[in-house]
Amino acid sequence: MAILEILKFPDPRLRHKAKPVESVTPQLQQLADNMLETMYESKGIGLAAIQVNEPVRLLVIDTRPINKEGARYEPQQMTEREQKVDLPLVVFNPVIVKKEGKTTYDEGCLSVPGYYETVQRFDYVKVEYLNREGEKSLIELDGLLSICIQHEMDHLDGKLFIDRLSPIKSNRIKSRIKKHGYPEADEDDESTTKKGEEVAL
Ligand code: QAP
Ligand code: CO
Repeated sequence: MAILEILKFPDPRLRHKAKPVESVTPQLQQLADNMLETMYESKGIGLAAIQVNEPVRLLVIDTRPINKEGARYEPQQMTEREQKVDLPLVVFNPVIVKKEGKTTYDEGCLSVPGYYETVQRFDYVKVEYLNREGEKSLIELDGLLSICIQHEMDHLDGKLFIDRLSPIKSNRIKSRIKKHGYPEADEDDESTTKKGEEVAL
């Protein structure tokens, strides 16, 4: 297992369209495992392979609540459908085959650290994919799981959540990051940077 480097906006490699996998090889399973380790280490709930510079149609998700300070999602907030899903999800070549309703959520992204904005997504999606064993699978998602898979599937087409904001908001955030970059330290330097600190725009 290994921790991988996560590309950050405006890295042009995040804009590439990821290629479907032909079959799930041991190498791709290894990549999925390393992505999970990287995601857990960064306290993320979803990660696409393109974010670790592997332009293949693969994403991993684990929205399970974490305890301690990071309780972002209480078990009782999970829908009944979500509670039945076996996590983590390792998803190759996902395709949305059914979608219903609309919902919004204050989204963030490991490739745009420190920024959170409200994004509209489908409330429910049915997704066809290959699982970690390469078996054709079909899953129905709602709640945070549905939002998360739609966010991660955007990455596979080179799209980021900040592209889905109003043009004014989107351009303001992009210009700010290009000009000032990201707040420097995180886990190594809690004294100077408050985690999740709001950045004035
Ligand atoms: C995508 O995002 C997502 O800014 C996954 O400082 C987000 O895991 C889907 C993270 C929200 C649905 C709803 C972001 C960690 C993690 C940060 C993430 C940060 C540390 C983002
Ligand atoms: Co993201």
